[in-house]
Amino acid sequence: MISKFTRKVMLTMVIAAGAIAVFASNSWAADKIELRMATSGSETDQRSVAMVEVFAPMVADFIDFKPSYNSTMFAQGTELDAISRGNLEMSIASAQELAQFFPEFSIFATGYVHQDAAHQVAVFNDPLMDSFKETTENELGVKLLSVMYLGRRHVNLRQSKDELTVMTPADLAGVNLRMPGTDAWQFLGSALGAAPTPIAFSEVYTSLSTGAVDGQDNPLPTVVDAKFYEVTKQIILTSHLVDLNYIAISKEFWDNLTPEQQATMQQAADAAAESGRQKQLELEDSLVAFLKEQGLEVYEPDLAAFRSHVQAQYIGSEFAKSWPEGVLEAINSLGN
Ligand code: KDO
Repeated sequence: MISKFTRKVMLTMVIAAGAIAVFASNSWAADKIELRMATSGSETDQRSVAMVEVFAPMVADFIDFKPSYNSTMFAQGTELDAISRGNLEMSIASAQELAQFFPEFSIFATGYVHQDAAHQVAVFNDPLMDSFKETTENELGVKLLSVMYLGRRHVNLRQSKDELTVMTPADLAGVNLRMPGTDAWQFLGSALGAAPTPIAFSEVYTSLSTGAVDGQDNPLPTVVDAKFYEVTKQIILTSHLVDLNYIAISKEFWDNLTPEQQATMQQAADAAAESGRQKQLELEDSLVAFLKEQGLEVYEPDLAAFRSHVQAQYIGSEFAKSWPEGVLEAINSLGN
């Protein structure tokens, strides 16, 4: 028989064990490191999906992942500055945004340089990227973890094909084309033959629906995710930029992780980038049919004319002058 005293002791022990367990789990949650990620992409954008469904679970033991979408936390293009100032830990950054700080990054934002998704990965992992990565770490406090595939950018217009058929850059003369708001983007818009207007991504749908602009450029998955097809009538498959983003993280945040945590996070970033890349590629393949069903004209222009015109605009440009010697050749040698 268990005495009253023994029962009391046992009960006390059980309560104490429970309290310790609750305390331990609470302090474990509190021990997790908060990682805020800001992106101009939506929650349903495949890059965001990959971060939530692939990255976050892989680092869940030590990271409390807090994503924010649609530029709600920081305006498009201000995220890197926020990381640099210690106000944000992570963003999905573009080469064009990095070119605001380091003009040489414009090489990765130049029309018809990257050939496809695999080429982007080969370039990112090649030693040619080392000096670019070192510069962002040392001078901006931003580490580039992995490269994400956004997709082939195409020109998407409000006018129907009957009103305006675009086969060469000359056909875009006077077309008021929304491009994101940095110099590298605006230059690309001009290089395409259009008249570029800087507008933040969050304003593009309204600008198209009101006719404030004639069109915009983005990959097909973005045209569908942001519902631009509702307010436009044609897509010219210019493929003028095989666009990328970097998973960018605060260098200080990274340096405070243990080597094991860093290794896990690197694997998580690479796995998320790979997952997002495969989904974007699948969507790019399947969405032409969907867009045609929505009544849009989707057609290929004279690609050779676009390629040679765009490349000619960069030769001798201020951007090209900032490219380290031999890097364009090295990038080209990694392609097909
Ligand atoms: C855009 O503003 O058109 C752009 O496609 C630029 C990209 O760098 C990327 O940031 C993207 O917007 C947003 O994340 C929305 O998809």
